[in-house]
Amino acid sequence: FELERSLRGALQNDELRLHYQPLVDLASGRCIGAEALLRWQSAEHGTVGPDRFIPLAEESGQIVALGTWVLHQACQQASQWRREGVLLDTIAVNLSPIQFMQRNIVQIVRDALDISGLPAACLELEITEGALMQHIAQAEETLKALRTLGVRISVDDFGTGYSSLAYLRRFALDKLKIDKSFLAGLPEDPSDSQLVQTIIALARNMQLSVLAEGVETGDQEVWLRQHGCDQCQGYLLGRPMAAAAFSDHWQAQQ
Ligand code: G
Ligand code: G
Ligand code: MN
Ligand code: NA
Repeated sequence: FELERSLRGALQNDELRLHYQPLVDLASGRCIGAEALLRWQSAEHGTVGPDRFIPLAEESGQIVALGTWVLHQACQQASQWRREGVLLDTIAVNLSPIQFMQRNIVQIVRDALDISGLPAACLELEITEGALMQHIAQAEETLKALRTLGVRISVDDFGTGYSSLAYLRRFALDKLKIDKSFLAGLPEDPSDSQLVQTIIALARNMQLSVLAEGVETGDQEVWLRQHGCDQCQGYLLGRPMAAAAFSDHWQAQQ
């Protein structure tokens, strides 16, 4: 309760920040963008991880305001970077299932693009399988409207939910993000590597691009490139970092 009360003040007190984790194209090895990840530096509680406060924000309804702030902030930052010559192709933003099901989510996304001036094609929204499969008709409609706006959609933590392949195919999607739990045993573990190959094949089959999360070793990166994965993300390629550190990281690799 204490934490929930503090969270209410976090926005006004300017205690929230976005960190940015590199997204890397496997073929070229180049950083092509970033996933925005929310951080809370609480005056009262110190650093609180999103694992703790996102569920709290979802229960209390604060996720709507937080999520809108994240969208605006990420679009502003990406747009500013692009004006400064940090030309990322992709800024990825996580949408909570509750946000995704908001009636006016399309308008909220459109506003964030309009106000920031970020091209829609640069914005990628990450939605979990669970959120997509919960209210299928509404999800389908929202995805279509977002597609019309020109933003891209990725399925986050793919493989941990229970997607119906029939619906996955019907939805307007662009990318599968393979959950990091499947990367842990790569490349040695035969069952993990079979599974990752299966997801890569599934993505190909549905004409989706595919990204592996949680890449921590060079062997994993090599294996993923050899097996036709498009992109990767993980501590090997870069930890989530503050905005200034991300733009330094970008400049250093150019
Ligand atoms: O960055 P980290 O690994 O600590 O994130 C933990 C979890 O919090 C992840 O599941 C991530 O998707 C989620 N998360 C981080 N930032 C956001 C955000 O801005 N919105 C939502 N809905 N979830 C987020
Ligand atoms: O659920 P989602 O994929 O949005 O969350 C991404 C989370 O994964 C973030 O909390 C981020 O800090 C974490 N993460 C990113 N790269 C790695 C990695 O290489 N290993 C591990 N264990 N976690 C990672
Ligand atoms: Mn994510
Ligand atoms: Na994920």
